[in-house]
Amino acid sequence: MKQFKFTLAVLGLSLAASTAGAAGVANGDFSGGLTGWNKAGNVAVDTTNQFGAPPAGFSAQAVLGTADSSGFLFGGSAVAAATLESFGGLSAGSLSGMSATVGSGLSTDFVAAAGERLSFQWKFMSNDPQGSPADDTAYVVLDKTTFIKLTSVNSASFVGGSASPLFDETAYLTFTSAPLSAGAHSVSFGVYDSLDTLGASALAVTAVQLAPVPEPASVLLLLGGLGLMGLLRRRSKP
Ligand SMILES: [Ca+2]
Repeated sequence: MKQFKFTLAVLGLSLAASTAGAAGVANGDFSGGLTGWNKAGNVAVDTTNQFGAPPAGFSAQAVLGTADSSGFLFGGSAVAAATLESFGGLSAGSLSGMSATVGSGLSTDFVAAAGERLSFQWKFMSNDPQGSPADDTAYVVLDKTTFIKLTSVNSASFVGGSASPLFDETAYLTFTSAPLSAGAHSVSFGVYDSLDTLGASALAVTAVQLAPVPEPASVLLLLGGLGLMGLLRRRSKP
């Protein structure tokens, strides 16, 4: 009976964790356009696969571009590196010090339960060829302090060609953060032109969400283990 109660308690805990995770990131799939998000520069939501299809299960993607006036980047004009730095909460000169000239950003605030991880799906697209000194870069900033480079022209693994109007792309990849502390957090995406403002680049993002803790697989393993323990205990009785 004690065993049964303990299993129920574990189930209750995992359900509570899932419920907390459901609060997550509001409009992280951009089905509501840019509602709940702040933007700087050239950012828009693509719902017509103009930049290729979003990952399976999603129907929209936010696209951040570096171009000022290219017809295929439809969200306005990119902003100066200094504007992008303050938008992302980065110190002055941190992006321009990496040769950033102009770019665009997209951010939101969210609340996490202890141990939850932030995940999102992203792809980088560029007209700058690999080997170019202009190393256009896509990045994410967590909590206005932690700068994480997603990729750049010279470190990207381009799949060859692109389903977008740009020449090359990485196809969609998944980012997962380290476990977060309980409470308020922020995430800020960015893409910038390097050295010059030629050769547009873009970052597509969707599926921004919190992974619940404990993960379903480990809960199943735990429940399976508890069940086995109960079985062994029953069998060991005379
Ligand atoms: Ca460029």
